[in-house]
Amino acid sequence: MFMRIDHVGIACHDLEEKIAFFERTFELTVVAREVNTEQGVKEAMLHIADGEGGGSYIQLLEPLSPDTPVGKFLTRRGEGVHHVAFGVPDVVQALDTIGGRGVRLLDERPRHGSMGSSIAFLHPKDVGGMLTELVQAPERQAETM
Ligand code: V0V
Ligand code: CO
Repeated sequence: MFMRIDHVGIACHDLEEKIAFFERTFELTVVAREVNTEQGVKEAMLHIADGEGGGSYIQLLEPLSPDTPVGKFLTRRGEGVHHVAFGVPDVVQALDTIGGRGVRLLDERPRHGSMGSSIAFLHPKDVGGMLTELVQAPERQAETM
């Protein structure tokens, strides 16, 4: 079902400061930046590797306001790993299968994600305390692999 780890999402207070840290410390490169108002974040993707069906990345997340998933997380827990995202070939099918196995779906249907992807989240309490994201890469990206 899972093809790869698509990204690890890291919550931070200051996106520009964290990008600079990851670039100079780990020699990573930012390949995309986006403001996603639906998810309440300003985010950047730093490329790690290319793989089957898509790449893998670090996703740095700064909340647009305190009253957002990442804003609440920062208040409660401080900076750190916020979610792990797995690449799936078909996010609608994955939601159907995983939901059928008793895991609570935070999204009943896919939402718009970074770099044109379709994403959906699973409840952390049903996945051993890990907020889990499913990612389907856009056709364009899959075709060029
Ligand atoms: C909350 N909890 C977490 C958690 N956030 N556990 C692990 N990892 C996290 N990130 C725990 C929390 O401590 C509570 O445990 C419990 O879950 C229920 O929390 P809650 O009070 O209902 O907390 P809320 O209101 O903060 O909601 C949490 C959820 C929310 C996960 C339901 O954040 C959500 O819907 N997230 C999905 C959307 C999202 O995160 N978007 C931002 C990334 P206790 O205290 O009861 O034990 S956007 C993104 O990744 C994009 C765009 C992309 O990849 O392209
Ligand atoms: Co994410």
